[in-house]
Amino acid sequence: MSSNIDFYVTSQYTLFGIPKCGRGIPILGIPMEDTVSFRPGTRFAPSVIRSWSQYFEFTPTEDLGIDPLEKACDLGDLSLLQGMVDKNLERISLTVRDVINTWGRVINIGGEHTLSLGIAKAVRESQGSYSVYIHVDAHLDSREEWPMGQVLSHATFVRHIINQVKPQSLVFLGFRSYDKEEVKFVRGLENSVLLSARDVRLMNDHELRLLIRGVIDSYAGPIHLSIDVDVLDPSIAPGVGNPEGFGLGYGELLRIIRAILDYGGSRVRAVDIVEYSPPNDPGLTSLPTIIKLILDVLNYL
Ligand SMILES: [Mn+2]
Repeated sequence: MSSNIDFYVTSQYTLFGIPKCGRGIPILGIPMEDTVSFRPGTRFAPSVIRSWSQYFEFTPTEDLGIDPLEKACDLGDLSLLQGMVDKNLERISLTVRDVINTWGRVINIGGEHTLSLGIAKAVRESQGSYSVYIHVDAHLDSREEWPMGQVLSHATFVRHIINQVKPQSLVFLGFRSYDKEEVKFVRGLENSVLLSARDVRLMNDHELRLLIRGVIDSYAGPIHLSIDVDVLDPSIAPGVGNPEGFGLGYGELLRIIRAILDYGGSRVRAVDIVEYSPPNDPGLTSLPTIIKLILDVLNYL
């Protein structure tokens, strides 16, 4: 292992009881929470998911005849400095770059969504290019400032990915809540594809797969899939910082993920599953769905 990993990554016990890395697709907890504007708590997600995962059946939604957990290993949690955004993003990008260089890919469990900026940089640095950024989220996270006066936050980081990491293409899936200026900005980008939550719901599986395949096949090079669990409807996933009504059902999210991983799986260098917030999850209502999501991503990857 390289030095950043040895130095910064720790854990007490493992997700689903899987082996520590090792071999397999590494799962890394990133409890970053420095720029949250509404309900805090995402920093507790990796540890809550880790401890509760021991008590669930490890069954993915679709039986492909494989054990998804055999593919995975647990890297532990990245240790961060509370409140130090720039330093944490740098630590994330350096460490995840080493992780991708060592294992080829990574699944990151957030933490707040801002961490995906560090992941995007890590993907570019390890691969030498950065092709498709896929943003599955109720929000576009592309504001110029949010809250007003704050240039880097969970609501603006995609603009930083665009300006600093320069993806060849961006895909926004499941959004339904945005500022007029940011939607104009992302629609105006040369290589952006936008499907709102309503669009996703109106498309059948064939149409959705065709569209996703079209984007993925148009670009060679690494894919970064970033999933904010607030893309789901608050009725099934209330445990998020910024809930929005008319979200996707789990089956609709799964159709998206399956299409991306079916067509682009071998090129996916990072999957981020972010914004789960245990303190905002009454009775841990969202947790079984988050755990299923991790299993399903592994199953299709
Ligand atoms: Mn969001």
